[in-house]
Amino acid sequence: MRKGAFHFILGLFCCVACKPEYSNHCNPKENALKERVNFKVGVAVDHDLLGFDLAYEELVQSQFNSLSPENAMKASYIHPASDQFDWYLADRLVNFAENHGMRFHGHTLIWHQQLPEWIENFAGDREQWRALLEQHIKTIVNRYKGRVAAWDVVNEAFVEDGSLRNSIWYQHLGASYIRLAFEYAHEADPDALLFYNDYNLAQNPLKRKAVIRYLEEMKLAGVPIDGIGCQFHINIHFPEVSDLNKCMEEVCQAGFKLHISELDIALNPFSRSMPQPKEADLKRQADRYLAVFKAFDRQPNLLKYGITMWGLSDADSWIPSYFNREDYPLLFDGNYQAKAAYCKLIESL
Ligand code: 9MR
Repeated sequence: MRKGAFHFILGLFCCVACKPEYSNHCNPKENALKERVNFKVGVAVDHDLLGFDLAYEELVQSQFNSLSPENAMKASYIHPASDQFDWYLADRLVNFAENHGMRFHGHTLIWHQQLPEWIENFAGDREQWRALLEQHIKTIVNRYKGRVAAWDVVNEAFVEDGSLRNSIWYQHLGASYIRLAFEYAHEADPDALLFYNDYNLAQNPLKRKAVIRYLEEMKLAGVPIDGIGCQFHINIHFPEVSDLNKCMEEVCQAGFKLHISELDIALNPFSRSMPQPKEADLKRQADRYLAVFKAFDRQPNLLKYGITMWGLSDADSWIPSYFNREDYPLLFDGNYQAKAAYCKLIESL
């Protein structure tokens, strides 16, 4: 056999047989996650990095086509005093998305956390709380009307036993704050898609069923709600892929658009220290990322709003500081290099 032909056959054989099952050598500069799927892939961005770190920006805009603000639109940032809105951070992120042809997902209008002190201490009666809710939502949604495609209108209103959280909003307005929030957002921008967003919906069927039932009833009563954000802060051990599937299917069967809105897959949920991620864990993480993307892709096209990563690199994930442990939950390492999970998605989708 001629040498050239031999090398050709050897090359072919290697493509099929010698291709490592897990690599982390795929270069993000030569690949784009957003091009591997027929739905939007998003990332929650840190306003301290976007605008300041060129490598971060480059990776955000080359890999993703949807953008969520990790913190910039939360009440403590955007509405620091009753008569004052601070648009600086949010404007920067919305402009970035627009300049790069990315969809913008607004997060989040009504939540019980990251509230400014003036709301925490607000001493109004029921009518004044209603007016506060209305002003907060309408002012923000109106400013970004036509530019923000969708909003997480209400975030984390349920607790684990399936009942409504006794949040500051609930205490002052009762359950009606949820309906009012969706109505006010819709009045301010009738074209924006409106989402309810929550965690543990795959892990906890009791909570999931309560949330879906509640939102279905609201929808039947005419409340403008388009979709459900399932956060998917999961880890390499838990929950089972079958529970992730079930969650996606039940949301879609109820006719809601599905957003995997805050995806990350932790490696080290049970201990503090993990100076280096273990090879086997990184592989497991890669498999689970692929399983989530594939299960999402199987849902009805019209209901696939997208998958959003909750952070870009392991260095900017919320998990290590929030839980005070070392962890590596995202697709890129702290040097913005591809991890096995990113390569698995690029190679298998
Ligand atoms: O990632 C966010 C982190 O930077 C904030 O400190 C934290 C405050 O609670 O909120 C994080 O984002 C949360 C999101 O807005 C709602 N779902 C849970 C997320 C992780 O806590």
